[in-house]
Amino acid sequence: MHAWPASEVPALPGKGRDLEIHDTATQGTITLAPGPVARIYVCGITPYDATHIGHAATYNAFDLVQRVWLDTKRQIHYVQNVTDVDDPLLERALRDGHDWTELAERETALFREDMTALRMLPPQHYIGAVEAIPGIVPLVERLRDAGAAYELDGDVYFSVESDPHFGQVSNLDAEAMRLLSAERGGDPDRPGKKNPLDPMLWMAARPGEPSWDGGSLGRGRPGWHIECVAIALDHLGMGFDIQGGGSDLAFPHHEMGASHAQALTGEFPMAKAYVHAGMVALNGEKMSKSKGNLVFVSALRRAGVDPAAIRLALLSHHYRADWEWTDEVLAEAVARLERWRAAVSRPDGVPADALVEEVREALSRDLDAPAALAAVDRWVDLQLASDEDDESAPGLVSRTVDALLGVAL
Ligand code: 5CA
Ligand code: ZN
Repeated sequence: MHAWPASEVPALPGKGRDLEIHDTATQGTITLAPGPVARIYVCGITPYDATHIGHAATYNAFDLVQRVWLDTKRQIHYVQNVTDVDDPLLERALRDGHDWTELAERETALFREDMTALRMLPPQHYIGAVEAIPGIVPLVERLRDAGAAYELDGDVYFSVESDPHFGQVSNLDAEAMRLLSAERGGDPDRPGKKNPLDPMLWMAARPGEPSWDGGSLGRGRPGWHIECVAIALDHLGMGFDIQGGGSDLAFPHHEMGASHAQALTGEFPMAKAYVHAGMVALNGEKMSKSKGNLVFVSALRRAGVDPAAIRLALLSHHYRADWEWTDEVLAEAVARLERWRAAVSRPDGVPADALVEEVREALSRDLDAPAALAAVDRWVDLQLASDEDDESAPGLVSRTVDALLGVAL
């Protein structure tokens, strides 16, 4: 699949700092020291509805990761998937009487537009589940042949007991896992499974549903977790720097993915850091496509909201916090954007070399965007109140805000 166009990232004087980031698996902060090419996999959307603010907040976190790495003069190998066939997509298409492929294409196209408007840097490889099927089938066959998977009425399940590290990504107890498995696409109550948590790797063709040639597995479609493992291993290999997503992906998705990869390669973990963004809520509940309590990025854009203001609203919360979207959050961001623009539109002003370092510092410390905004706010206050005459200052601030925060002033 094609991704979306990249916005320019201005180069800043000096060099950024290495990223310290919170890792869900080790439950602490680790300093990543990628080689010249940093490798990141971010779980993509299931395209059955438009991009909401929750999605945008999660992708914003991983966009910041890229901006920190680019500032350290590294190249980035970034892979993202699109879950363009899965139960919720098929259910929505059926409910609304749409063709599922058209629904997926339409919502993916809208996602690309939203990401472009928000200046999110695109992945180099943007891969759909459907196009990944030829790579998924041999992995499932290997897992089955190695005894890490078993058949149940034509479906193929992964055996979580085959992985000695199972549980070490999300660090949850068995009861919590069972509850989340039922909530998030698993089927813990299906009779005949070896362990209630075992996730499906390959689902045999169901009447009226799309299916593909699965070689020795028979016709069917892939499970969710193996999709991301196949795409990540194909494009990044084991031991890449970050696997990212919202906190609702820690279990089962990233836990199961690490297990599949362990069973396939004998190595653990698949990613050096498992990074999870907090959940954005609306009216007290997690924004979710299934609940329908959504604020869409595209609807805000259509209503004339500047995408730079949406981005500032996202940045005003720490990526790991759970937070609530309100009209005030947006109003504050709109006001901040106006002030920042007024400050950089002056021909000269308060020297900003220290600001560049403050923003770098804040972001390298577990992506502390609110601290970065506070640093810019302090410069803006001084700038609007003083008559200093450093001619390079406004341009340097614009470039810093653009390069490190993705906000075009
Ligand atoms: N296709 C899978 C990942 S392989 C999927 O989870 N798709 S999704 O469309 O449901 O979510 C896309 C990303 O947005 C995931 O990282 C998810 O954790 C994140 N996300 C979903 N809802 C919210 C929310 N309310 N707040 C923050 N992030 C969210
Ligand atoms: Zn994924």
